[in-house]
Amino acid sequence: MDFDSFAKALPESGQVLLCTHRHPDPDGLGAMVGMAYLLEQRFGLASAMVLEGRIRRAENVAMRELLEIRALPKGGVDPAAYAGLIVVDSQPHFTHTHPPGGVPLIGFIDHHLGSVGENQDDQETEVPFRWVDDSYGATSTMVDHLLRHYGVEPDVRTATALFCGVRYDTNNLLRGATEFDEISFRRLEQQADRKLLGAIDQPSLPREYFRQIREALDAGEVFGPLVLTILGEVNSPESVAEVADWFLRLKGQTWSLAGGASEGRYQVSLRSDLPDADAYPVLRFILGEQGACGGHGRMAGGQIPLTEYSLEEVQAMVRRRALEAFEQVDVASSPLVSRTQGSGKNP
Ligand SMILES: [Mn+2]
Repeated sequence: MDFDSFAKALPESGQVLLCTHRHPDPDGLGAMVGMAYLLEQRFGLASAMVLEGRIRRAENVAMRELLEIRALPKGGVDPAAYAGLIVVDSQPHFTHTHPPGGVPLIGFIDHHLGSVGENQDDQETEVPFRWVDDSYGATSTMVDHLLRHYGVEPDVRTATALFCGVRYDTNNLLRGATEFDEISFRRLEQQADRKLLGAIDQPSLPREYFRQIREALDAGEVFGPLVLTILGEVNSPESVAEVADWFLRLKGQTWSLAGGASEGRYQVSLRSDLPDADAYPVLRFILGEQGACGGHGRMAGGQIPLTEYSLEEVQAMVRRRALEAFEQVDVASSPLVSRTQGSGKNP
């Protein structure tokens, strides 16, 4: 990567707008905080963040509150006030990313490769700085790499935010991590605030969270190598990812797919714990033409809009294609947790 082209892409003065994908996760938030710090420290550029979609996963809410990550509401952006826009942890043409209009695009930094469902026209447009590289497990690692390239030492807040991003997207270097992530993880870990990290790791949880757990336990089914959890309405798209991650830990199964409806879309997350698994093409098949998705290595996520099809239709579609993908079409399902099995004490 020619890092110097980053400096060339920046405006000489004015404010930069930062944005990431809808429902920002710790990697998106960390990359934004790191980018804001780099712009300010090295280039004397102020920046503002705009966030789209609520952050509801308790850990992410805690990260945002404790690190005082302040953002403009989506509708509150005056394009005239900004000299340019940088997108992190996503790409402007991805369907889950809607940068505010009217601000010239400076560039984007992302570790996800392309997704079907993206707008091909936008892709052709000239973008001054375009850095997409899946040899990074997290965009926060890429931003940390830029910080190091420009000789900027992150302060405690920035290091903590970036560290949250690297550890979240790589599951503490266990998932899709490369040597770049390893270097950033070690470096940022030294500089991050441990007390804040602890508080972000173990936030208090609303009662709703436990209700969702019960629903997921009731909905989970096992088909050969797959744990399939087709949910109805869920608290947030992130709870779908959380269920997929959690059920992947089931002994004996190597794939976990969870789906749930949130904000007019059916969200689907696919995970595998097979070392060489490639989740993206599998999810691509499962979502079909109706959906958009992205992913890297053992994880993929996507959604189908609940416009053309009803929730029930989409649930049935995802289920049918998942069983097809895992060659379990005529196989009887077994519930993840049988209500009568186990305790031996039920009447
Ligand atoms: Mn990421």
